[in-house]
Amino acid sequence: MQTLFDTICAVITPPGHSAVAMLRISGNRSIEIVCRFFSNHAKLQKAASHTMHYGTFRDNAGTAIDDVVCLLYRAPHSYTGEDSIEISCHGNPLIANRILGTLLGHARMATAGEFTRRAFLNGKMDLTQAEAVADVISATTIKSELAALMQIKGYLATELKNLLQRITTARIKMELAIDFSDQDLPQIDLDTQRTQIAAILNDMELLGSEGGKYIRDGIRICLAGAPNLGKSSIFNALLKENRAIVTPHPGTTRDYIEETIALDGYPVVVYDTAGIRNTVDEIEQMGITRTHDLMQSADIILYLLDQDSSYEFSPDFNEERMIWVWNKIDLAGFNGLPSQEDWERYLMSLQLRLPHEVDDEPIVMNIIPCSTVLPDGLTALTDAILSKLSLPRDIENRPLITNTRHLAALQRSRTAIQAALQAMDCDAGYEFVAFDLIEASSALEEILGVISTDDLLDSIFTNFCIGK
Ligand SMILES: Nc1nc2c(ncn2[C@@H]2O[C@H](COP(=O)(O)OP(=O)(O)O)[C@@H](O)[C@H]2O)c(=O)[nH]1
Ligand SMILES: [Mg+2]
Repeated sequence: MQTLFDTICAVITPPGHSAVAMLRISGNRSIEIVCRFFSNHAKLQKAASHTMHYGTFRDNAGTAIDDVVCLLYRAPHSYTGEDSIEISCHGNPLIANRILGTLLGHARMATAGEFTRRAFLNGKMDLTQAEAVADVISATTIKSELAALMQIKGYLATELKNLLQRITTARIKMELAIDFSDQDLPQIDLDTQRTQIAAILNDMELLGSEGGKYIRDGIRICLAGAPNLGKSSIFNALLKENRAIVTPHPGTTRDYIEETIALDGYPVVVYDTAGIRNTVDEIEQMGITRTHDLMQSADIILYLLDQDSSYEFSPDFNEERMIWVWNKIDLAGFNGLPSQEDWERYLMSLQLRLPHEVDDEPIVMNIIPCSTVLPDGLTALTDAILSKLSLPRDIENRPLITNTRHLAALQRSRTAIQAALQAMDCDAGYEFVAFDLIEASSALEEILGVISTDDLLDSIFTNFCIGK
């Protein structure tokens, strides 16, 4: 019979041949079950938690399957909070599956994420930590792995609990003011109260900042500009391989191509596009239309310029997402990235006519120097990308929300706090403010899993792998 806490088991290493494979069994019968098949059972039975035991694992008929090491954890000092054993055998799927088959005579196969779900239900971790376990396994860049690890360590939970505490304090003050409003007690200091609630909102905004979104979804960067300025070369340089075709002939790139890279640890999807120019070539024109579409949806557009570029500008360039890039600075005689001063002097000397130019005054806009042939030629460009998005270089000490579910709940909480502030501003009764603050709290509690439903847990843990 399947119950919430019956004994479960699974192979927890990937299928295939390897040095070692591992199985995990968890639940209050796990020690007894393993002892049935393990040669060293007398010792294992009585052993202390966190001890290792070497012996032979046999099947039901008593035939040896493999020599194994059992790592014993006694409740509550295990991943799941229950008695559990990790069995290491030789890394052959045949062996691991025979051991699993033997265990399955007495235990049940774990469902996806069930070990972690138990850890959550047994109070070993809150929901943010449990979800981060899946993130840390699936992370593809250093930053996403680090963000998930911070979350496992409880940084996000601590921050959320702190916010909850502050919201509760604010709410209690409001409720006291309601209860004693007919008595001759000092009125609450509404100004201080408002300042404190506004500060909560501000901290929530920091927590939900873009950095988290980019860690989760990746930064979409589109290379654009006239043909032959070096878009494909920059694309290849970012990828560190010759992916896109580079030639001295304008119009080489006709369709866009995309690749995923890590930029300073952030996941980035880079698009190399067809150069924008007037053309009668039907295929090239289709490519240019796609370039415009990508420019609309990208988080960052690296737009390449040269002396002749001014007529290329379209009025809908979004300044916030635009990085102007001047490539091939080696051809201008620079043999390394120029100092800011030298660079500005050079740009001024070109007398560029740029889109922001007003009253025919030459202006120096923020154009990033770049070269795909100089050794440090892309440094200014990558710096510009990170600062454009205000991405923190060091995320270790700053919890960021990377999970969509968390972000949605945080947003609800923010909306409720905004409503509370509005209620205060228009002198609505204290009870309205208190009500909004309760809303704000319960949205945050949902993130932590203080309130959780089976459906929610199902939807979270089915995305895990079996064995985690
Ligand atoms: N000297 C120099 N040549 C470059 C640089 N970047 C690209 N090129 C050359 O410029 C030409 C066009 O480059 P490509 O990447 O195909 O430009 P795209 O049309 O914008 O994609 C090629 O011959 C490249 O080798 C650079 O930084 N310095
Ligand atoms: Mg190209």
